[in-house]
Amino acid sequence: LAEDGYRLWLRYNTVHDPALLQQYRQQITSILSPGDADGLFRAQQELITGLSGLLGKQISMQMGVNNGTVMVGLPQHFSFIRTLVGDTALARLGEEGFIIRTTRRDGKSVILITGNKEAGILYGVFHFLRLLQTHQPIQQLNISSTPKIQLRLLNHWDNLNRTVERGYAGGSIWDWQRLPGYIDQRYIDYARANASIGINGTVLTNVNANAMVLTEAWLQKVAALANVFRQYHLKVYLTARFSAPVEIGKLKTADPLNAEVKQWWKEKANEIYRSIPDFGGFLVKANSEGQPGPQNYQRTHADGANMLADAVAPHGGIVMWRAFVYSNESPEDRFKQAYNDFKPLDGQFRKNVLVQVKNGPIDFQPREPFHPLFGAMPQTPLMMEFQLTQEYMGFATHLVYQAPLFKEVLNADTHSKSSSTVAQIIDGTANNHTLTGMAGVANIGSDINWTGHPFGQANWYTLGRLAWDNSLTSAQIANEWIRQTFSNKKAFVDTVQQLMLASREIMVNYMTPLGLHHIMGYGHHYGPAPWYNKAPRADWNPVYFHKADSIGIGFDRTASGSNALAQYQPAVRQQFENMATCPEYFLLWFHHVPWDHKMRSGKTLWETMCDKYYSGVDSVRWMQRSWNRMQNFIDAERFNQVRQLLAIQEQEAVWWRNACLLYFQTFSRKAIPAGYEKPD
Ligand code: GCW
Repeated sequence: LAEDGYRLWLRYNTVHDPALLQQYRQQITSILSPGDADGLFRAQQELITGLSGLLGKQISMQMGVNNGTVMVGLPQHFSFIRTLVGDTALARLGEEGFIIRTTRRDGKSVILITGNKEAGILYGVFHFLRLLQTHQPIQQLNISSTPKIQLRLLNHWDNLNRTVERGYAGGSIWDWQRLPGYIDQRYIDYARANASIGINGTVLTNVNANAMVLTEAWLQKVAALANVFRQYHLKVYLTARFSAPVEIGKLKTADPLNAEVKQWWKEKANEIYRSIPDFGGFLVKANSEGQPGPQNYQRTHADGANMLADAVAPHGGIVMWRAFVYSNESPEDRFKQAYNDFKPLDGQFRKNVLVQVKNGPIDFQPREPFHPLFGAMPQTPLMMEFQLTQEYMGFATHLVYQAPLFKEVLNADTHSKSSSTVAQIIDGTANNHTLTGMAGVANIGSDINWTGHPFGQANWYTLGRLAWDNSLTSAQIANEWIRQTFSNKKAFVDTVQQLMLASREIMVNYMTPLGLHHIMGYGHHYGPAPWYNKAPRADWNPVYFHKADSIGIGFDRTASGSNALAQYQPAVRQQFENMATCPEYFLLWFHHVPWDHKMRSGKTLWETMCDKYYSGVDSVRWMQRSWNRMQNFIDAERFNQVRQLLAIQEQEAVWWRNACLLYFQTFSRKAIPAGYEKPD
């Protein structure tokens, strides 16, 4: 029973609807695929396991075609594919695209799964299985799919001692101590899960990096993981500590323009590629929160990134250089610092560098406006960094489905060109970049169900699906995840989908409504602490962000304040700087608003803030009631886990509401509107 969470969305339980099961059994009878094609082995295995489970009978590889044979192969395996599909259509699939098509062979109706390359076939197989898992009709399939984004990555913030920075689901799944000799089944299932949603790369180590991972003994362990992951087309990347040449290379400096330093990194790259020929490259956090970087030597981020890029370029590697930088010495609004550092460097990066930008300018808050850099560096491939681990969203305790947050950012219009939503910036279409990427800071740990909260799995799932196809809606992704993970029964799917779709806004309401941000507990970031002002740096203090006083609350980022709004294109700036047009959910991000300010509803700011906090709590209770009706649809184990977690979430929503309202009330000096239960 304890395995229910372990299997994620790859359960393959027998289709429970008898009519549909009978239909599928007629439509799928056997598999035809070359037995000697090593590169197809994992896809074939998955198809056998998946189909046998879903159809409740053994489906195996057989010679010859029957009605219902699933043919799986490359054009070189089945000569008819080229004629059927056409060279242009095949070429358009690239390395990773696939085609699934119902067609006829020798007078029989068959289903063809093909691609240009093995990776495409693997993705095609998983897609086909998903159709069955979600009870879709399969009689006339004609699907062609290619990923919109090239690098679809997880970023693990895993340390070499198996702690995980901001990880809430146990320790790291990388058992470094027993690597390279011991290959845990988890690594294989991890790779399967990623491949099933199109994730094709994983950064194994924390961006607050430890240089030791670049030493020989550790690289052997990394190579052992890469050997497993390669079978699922999952590339391995590492974080590079900028001071590694000093720390493990015994050099006197890590200055990126120093010849010895350059040489050291070249040799290090050569060494890595000797044992991991398809190594993906480096992710770097530099000159941020105490990490070393090129600015220690009066060099720029471009100097640093380019030096590493040159080292991996001969091997086809890339560098992902993070834009999450801000300095405690700077008096500047923290919102503005990344833009100030990076915008002037546009056009100065090597071809194999991406700048990796967090979705918002501060730090993965429940709601942030999109990062102004997305509209400001047309010559540089910008990669999206989302955070799956819920650092500011109730850890692995609160149920928060993040797709609506991701979509809100992706759909935002940067107005830097005529077609330039954030999605179009990062998928390369706005500025004609072919190197594109989207990363999610992983929420995965050693917990048996991988993500601690059973619904945390949905956020991992979302990252993969959205990176493959950013036009999918939050509802579509939730719907298919629920069907695969729990049940296809309509009452269950409808209820849980509604609950998931509402969950993010509910969390915003009980934590940080109306554009409040960064008012959580110091250091650990859990729970409310809007009063806190003792951090060693001003820009870590909640009071720095909400600026509540007797007049009002909020951070003035217009021209009369920090003027951070000047970093957006004029159309965006104008919308946000005018209180009348600024969306109310961003209001306190950009304005210091009087407590009596009339909102669009006619209520005052204070009354509206009370409404939001109270409705946030009420909505968690609604989530509880909805979930309680689901008891008979799923296993007791996961039902009870979610039930207990929702009970904690309810208590903590009350905690947030009471703490924030009672504290802000000391400034507003206004009563909680009548009709609400009193905070205690
Ligand atoms: O979100 C903040 C976290 C840090 C993290 C940092 C970053 C890895 O509080 O723990 O460090 O951002 O993204 O670099």
